[in-house]
Amino acid sequence: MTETIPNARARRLETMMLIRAYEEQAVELQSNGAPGTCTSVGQEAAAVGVVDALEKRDRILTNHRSAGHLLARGADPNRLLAEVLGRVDGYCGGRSGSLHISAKELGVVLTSTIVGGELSLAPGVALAQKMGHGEPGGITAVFFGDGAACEGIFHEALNLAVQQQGVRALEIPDGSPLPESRRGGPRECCDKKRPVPAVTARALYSWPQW
Ligand SMILES: Cc1ncc(C[n+]2csc(CCOP(=O)(O)OP(=O)(O)O)c2C)c(N)n1
Repeated sequence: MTETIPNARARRLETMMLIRAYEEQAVELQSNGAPGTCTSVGQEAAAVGVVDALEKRDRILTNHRSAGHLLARGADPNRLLAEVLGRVDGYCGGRSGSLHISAKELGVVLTSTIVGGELSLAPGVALAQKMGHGEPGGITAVFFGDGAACEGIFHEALNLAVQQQGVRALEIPDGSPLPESRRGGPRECCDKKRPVPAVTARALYSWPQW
């Protein structure tokens, strides 16, 4: 059955609110001594908007602010929090904490704590899909902050993706080619070091619009 537009909007809003509530709880736990986590507060719409457009066969690679992407993909918040707290009932048996989570059953290949690390692996995942791994027609979506666009691997990944016509990244609302934009974080120092907006890279690699 096709979902009505009001229902789809309500569902997306609900997911955004779930993400916010989850992150706020994680922060509260952290202030009481629980292991730290990088939150995605303020980025809920980007997570839900992109993930909602994906299909089950698609793959996701994400960065240190991965909770929103995982929850938008249907992760169980209790299991996710269990992972952050290092418990065995977490997605990776408590071994990854918040910074390295992968959840095969959700198609979330990895969380990279190395800024741009997710970019280095995304073209490989897309190439594997193209070579017949997983369901046919699947795409790879990679989330990264715009600070990652200061890393050399950003250019290598974009070039490789365009060359192999494999990685399809989805446009997100701030109008940049791919990256999530976050104000007030460590990446602002990166902005000052970059002579052109990340969006300019689209032209460099003839990145397609869709
Ligand atoms: C290669 C590398 N350099 C530096 C860091 C330290 N670091 C962690 S988060 C971060 C900011 C990254 O900015 P951005 O990708 O825009 O993400 P944001 O945290 O702003 O969402 C930095 C520099 C790191 N983890 N990896």
